[in-house]
Amino acid sequence: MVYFPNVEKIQYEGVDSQNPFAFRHYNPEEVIEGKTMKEHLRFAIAYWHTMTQDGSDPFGNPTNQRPWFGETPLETAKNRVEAFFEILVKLDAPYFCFHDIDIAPEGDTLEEFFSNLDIITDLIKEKMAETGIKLLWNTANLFSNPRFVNGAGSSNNADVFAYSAAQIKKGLDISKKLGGENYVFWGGREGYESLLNTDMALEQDNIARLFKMAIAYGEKIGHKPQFLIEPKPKEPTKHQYDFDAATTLAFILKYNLQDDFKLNLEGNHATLAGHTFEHELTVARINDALGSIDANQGDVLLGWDTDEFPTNVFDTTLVMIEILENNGIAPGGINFDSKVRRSSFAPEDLFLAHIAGFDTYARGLKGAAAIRADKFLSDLKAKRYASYETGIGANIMADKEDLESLTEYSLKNGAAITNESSHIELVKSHLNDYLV
Ligand SMILES: [Mn+2]
Repeated sequence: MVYFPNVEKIQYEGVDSQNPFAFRHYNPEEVIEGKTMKEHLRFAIAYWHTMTQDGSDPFGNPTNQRPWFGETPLETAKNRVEAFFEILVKLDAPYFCFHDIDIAPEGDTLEEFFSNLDIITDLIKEKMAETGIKLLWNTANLFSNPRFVNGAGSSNNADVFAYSAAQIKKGLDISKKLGGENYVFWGGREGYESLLNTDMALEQDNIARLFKMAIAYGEKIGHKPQFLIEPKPKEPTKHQYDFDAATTLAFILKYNLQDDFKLNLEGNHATLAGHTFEHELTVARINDALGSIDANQGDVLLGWDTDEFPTNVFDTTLVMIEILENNGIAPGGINFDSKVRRSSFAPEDLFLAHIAGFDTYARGLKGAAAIRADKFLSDLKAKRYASYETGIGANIMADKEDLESLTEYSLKNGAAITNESSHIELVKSHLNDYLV
């Protein structure tokens, strides 16, 4: 069955195209810095926002018009696989991502859930073989069901910890079955409501225990995806243990997980933490922990997680600079953890929204490459830190100085130290010249 008969395969038509169902900037085969755009960007489509999100909000019922509902939940799940791969093929997306509960009904028992997952992943595996589309990552949803009210790995209830372990084991079995390149942990409920009844040390130790069990099981079954933790500061849990990139890195290092774990960073989660997206990427990159990204943006006027499709070229340009500085993001990718607005309820909006996101990242890539070709920011930084290139600065960088020798130097050098203006407004104005 064809679910989108009015949508052809989306083609690159260039900036002058008037066709809304065409890429104007994302040209998969265009070579930039020695790699094609497709290789740089490694786009992935998210099952949850694309296939299961219904347009409801806390004040309103579903609005989304979707053509794939069947007589039973399992029939709907099977239809969704067909429709999803039609979307992936028509968008020429090389990757996809999902939570376990996105793809298959949970049923009444864990056995039934596992059986449903087997049926659906058989179908997905066939579709992958037929199309060549790959699994960027999957994950276990350990936050939606009421049993996770007090967390998963951090739950006070050992039965919940055990249930979480069972879902993760199944997630890794599926990852092996489908050749997943990464495996994500998003700790939606891994935090606390009140310190009055919380043993924070026990909860964090237990989250690390669960991660170590995942590493051990991956080794046992001979499947080693890149493990990723996705930081988020709040929502749904008020205090999340994986607040931001820096906090999560401290956790990774404390529990000695750095050989197996990196970060999956999301734009809207960065802004919820009071950071820019590029700040989070920089923190990860300089610590060799930039794993993958969830591409979206928040609304500057709202304080919650709106998961909007990325359309801000300024942001994507700065993000792509970080990805290029990192020598790419593989085996990670750029996953559109983005949902259409409630008012964009037509089925074809799923295409228009992804086209907007693909084009915005393609513009970011082109701008970032131009900035690097001109050495615009690297020259600026080299000049700004030039005092460490020679003389006393070079000695400091070579670890040849100590407090005594620097005191001796400063007594001779005197207190009248000259600093230079940053001219940062001029820098920002010149940056605008590179926004494609
Ligand atoms: Mn989000």
